[in-house]
Amino acid sequence: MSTEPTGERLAELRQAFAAIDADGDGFVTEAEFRGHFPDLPAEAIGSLNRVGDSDGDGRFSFEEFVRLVYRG
Ligand SMILES: [Ca+2]
Ligand SMILES: [Ca+2]
Repeated sequence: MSTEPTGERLAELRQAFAAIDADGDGFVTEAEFRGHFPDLPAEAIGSLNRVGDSDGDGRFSFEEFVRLVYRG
């Protein structure tokens, strides 16, 4: 698949994800997202959630995060 990130890029994304995941449980919640990007408007975060949370559990897994960043 042409949209698959390279290994190097994936490592960067994993670092970014870990930085946002404040409690380190492997999922990024809306609150953690807002804590990491305090300047981002709530509606922008809400729309990220709608687009990126593909299984609808209200939080981002790393897989969903990668898919969000790399959505075609
Ligand atoms: Ca978390
Ligand atoms: Ca999810």
